[in-house]
Amino acid sequence: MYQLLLLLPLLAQLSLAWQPDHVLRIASGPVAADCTVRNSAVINGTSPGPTIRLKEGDHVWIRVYNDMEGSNTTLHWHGISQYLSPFADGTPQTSQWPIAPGGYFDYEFLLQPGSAGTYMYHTHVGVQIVTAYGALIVEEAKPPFAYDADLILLLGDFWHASDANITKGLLGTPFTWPNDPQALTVNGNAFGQCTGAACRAGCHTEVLNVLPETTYRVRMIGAMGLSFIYTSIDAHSPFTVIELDGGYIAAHNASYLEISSGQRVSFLLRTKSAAELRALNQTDFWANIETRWRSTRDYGAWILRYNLTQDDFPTLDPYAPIPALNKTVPLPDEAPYWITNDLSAGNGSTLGVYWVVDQYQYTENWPQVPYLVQAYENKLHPDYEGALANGGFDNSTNSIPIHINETVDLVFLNLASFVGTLEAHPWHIHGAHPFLMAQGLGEFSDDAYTAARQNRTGQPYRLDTGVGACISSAVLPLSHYSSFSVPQPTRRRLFTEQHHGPARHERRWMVYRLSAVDAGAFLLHCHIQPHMTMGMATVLLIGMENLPSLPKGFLGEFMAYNSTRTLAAGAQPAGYFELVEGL
Ligand SMILES: *[C@@H]1O[C@H](CO)[C@@H](O)[C@H](O)[C@H]1NC(C)=O
Ligand SMILES: *[C@@H]1O[C@H](CO)[C@@H](O)[C@H](O)[C@H]1NC(C)=O
Ligand SMILES: *[C@@H]1O[C@H](CO)[C@@H](O)[C@H](O)[C@H]1NC(C)=O
Ligand SMILES: *[C@@H]1O[C@H](CO)[C@@H](O)[C@H](O)[C@H]1NC(C)=O
Ligand SMILES: *[C@@H]1O[C@H](CO)[C@@H](O)[C@H](O)[C@H]1NC(C)=O
Ligand SMILES: *[C@@H]1O[C@H](CO)[C@@H](O)[C@H](O)[C@H]1NC(C)=O
Ligand SMILES: *[C@@H]1O[C@H](CO)[C@@H](O)[C@H](O)[C@H]1NC(C)=O
Ligand SMILES: *[C@@H]1O[C@H](CO)[C@@H](O)[C@H](O)[C@H]1NC(C)=O
Ligand SMILES: *[C@@H]1O[C@H](CO)[C@@H](O)[C@H](O)[C@H]1NC(C)=O
Ligand SMILES: *[C@@H]1O[C@H](CO)[C@@H](O)[C@H](O)[C@H]1NC(C)=O
Ligand SMILES: *[C@@H]1O[C@H](CO)[C@@H](O)[C@H](O)[C@H]1NC(C)=O
Ligand SMILES: CC(=O)N[C@H]1CO[C@H](CO)[C@@H](O)[C@@H]1O
Repeated sequence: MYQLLLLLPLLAQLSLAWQPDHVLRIASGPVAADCTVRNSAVINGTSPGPTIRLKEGDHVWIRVYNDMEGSNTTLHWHGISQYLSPFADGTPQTSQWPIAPGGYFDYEFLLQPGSAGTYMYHTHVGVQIVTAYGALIVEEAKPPFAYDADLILLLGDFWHASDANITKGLLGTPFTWPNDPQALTVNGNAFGQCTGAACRAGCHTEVLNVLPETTYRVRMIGAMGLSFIYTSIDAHSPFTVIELDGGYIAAHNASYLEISSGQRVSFLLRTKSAAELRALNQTDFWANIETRWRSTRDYGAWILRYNLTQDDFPTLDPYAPIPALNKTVPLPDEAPYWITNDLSAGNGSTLGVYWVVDQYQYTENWPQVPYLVQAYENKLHPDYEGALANGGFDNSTNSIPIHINETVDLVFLNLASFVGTLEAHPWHIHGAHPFLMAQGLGEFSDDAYTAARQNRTGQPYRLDTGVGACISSAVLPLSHYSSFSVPQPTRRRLFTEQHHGPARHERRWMVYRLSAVDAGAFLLHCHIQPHMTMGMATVLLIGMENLPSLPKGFLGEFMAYNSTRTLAAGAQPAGYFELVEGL
């Protein structure tokens, strides 16, 4: 009895200490972003899910439950390097078994010094990302730029068709392209009109409230499944861009903003004074959103609203149709580069060049046992030599193996497809961020590379999603995808029908320089979700012989589908803390 009394508080304390920092629950639910109801994947009941704010240096534990009935899921911490924690990257069959219906998975990772910035989390199964995403903000003690507060602009695409319907169309014969989204959302909101049972009232254009004479850091996050967005705010240009993809850059002014799926851009917004607003007789301002690099343009908006009460200021109605903004808040036509050639940060490194080719049509259902699980079981042995002789791609594992501590140049070639169209493909790399070395129009060659390097005004900076460059770069040769070059005849023909457009014959290229210091199995893929479903992805196997050890007690959960970790009563959660060693 005496012993039990003594033990109870101790056990209670231990179980208190062993708590996730955050819990997220993924479920199916109705989402009516533009008033049309879609049954969708939601996180903690909403789309977007809750914003998660973490701190540089944190050792984070996030438990994710799959409350959906018929679908697997995972959460990917988009842009986080997963240094020492490749098992927490959240890619099914690459870094982990998917989370089974009714199951959960514990994501533990470190936020290294220097990682402060804007990220997102999203599911990485099928096209669940259409609604299952949220903002992930890593804060630091002292940001290098002064601002009073931050604002989050999560941009998304909303389709009325269900995830299952979209996926079925993309993988089916005949092939069915989902077409452009029905709405462009801002923080999950869009004005829309509909009638009938699949309709819900209350949808509206997003309104962001600001105070006069305040400096905001606007964290714009590209959570779109497809769209490439150009955007601006009436009467507030220029925008001082300070961050791309979780990395600070030297402040640079831009007359408008660009963002594609997977990218993050922070800019400083200095709001007007009360006197300026009075002179303008205006406290509400339209922000215009338009898509680019597709054959049709889609339109969206949000409203910047000053908290300045004065009765006769005209107000904008977020519950009314958005007027045509292309005259009042004009945006330029498609053009490569945006401001990306003028930005500066960081230092490059010099080593060999790999040509990245990929003759393999990626699918999230292969390999049968996830790469990283095989590697931890010591059953994955990439053929480094064979891969080198094959342009970087290892046919035995369908991956690009890279030794730990190697620095490689990844050369992306964007060739017009066989139907003559050149599309925009924002390539996102999981794990550590590479340097964007150079990008160019036309053929790639050493001379073109040298000329493009000399053309840049600053040091290469790091990215995890090809910025602005999209059309001008960031694309593996389409002809190297089996889905396009060795396709099923039906799919090939239907692809032609879906992607007809103005014929272009230009080629574009981009070079990423990657120092392979973070071991793990990491995806490299086009962040346009339908393209990824169609196979536009490849796996980088970095340092399979040099993986960090798994946290203690994690083995059971990690090694099998739908197993869960159980901590023996009173046991020390050693693994959780072991990861920190060596930092
Ligand atoms: C998500 O919801 C769960 C309960 O359903 C709650 O415990 C948790 O705190 C929520 N997470 C966040 C980040 O709000
Ligand atoms: C869920 O994932 C498991 C393991 O990869 C797989 O066997 C199963 O078919 C998947 N279930 C669904 C509904 O996709
Ligand atoms: C996964 O495990 C949980 C907890 O043991 C169980 O309730 C659920 O039915 C399992 N799901 C599947 C698909 O096996
Ligand atoms: C998707 O749903 C629409 C109707 O909402 C239907 O016309 C179409 O055939 C469906 N596509 C697939 C691939 O199931
Ligand atoms: C502006 O006013 C609204 C409505 O009164 C309030 O909800 C919001 O918090 C205010 N915003 C700021 C930035 O003060
Ligand atoms: C950006 O523009 C503002 C206003 O025109 C100016 O004050 C600021 O110095 C510019 N910043 C840079 C980095 O050019
Ligand atoms: C401001 O605009 C409102 C609505 O358009 C108008 O009624 C009012 O007279 C204007 N005030 C000034 C000072 O121009
Ligand atoms: C301007 O935008 C509207 C939608 O807001 C669109 O219907 C129209 O075609 C656009 N005009 C031009 C010239 O792009
Ligand atoms: C790898 O596979 C591709 C496509 O099947 C083939 O063209 C190539 O010759 C193979 N390379 C090696 C080294 O086996
Ligand atoms: C990789 O480089 C780091 C730092 O230079 C070094 O500490 C580490 O031992 C190297 N790893 C291997 C496997 O060579
Ligand atoms: C250099 O930059 C300019 C402006 O961005 C661009 O028009 C030109 O094509 C670039 N030249 C090379 C060789 O990259
Ligand atoms: C080693 C090296 O190249 N260092 C350079 C890094 O970049 C800064 C400017 O961004 C240079 O001043 C350093 O010389």
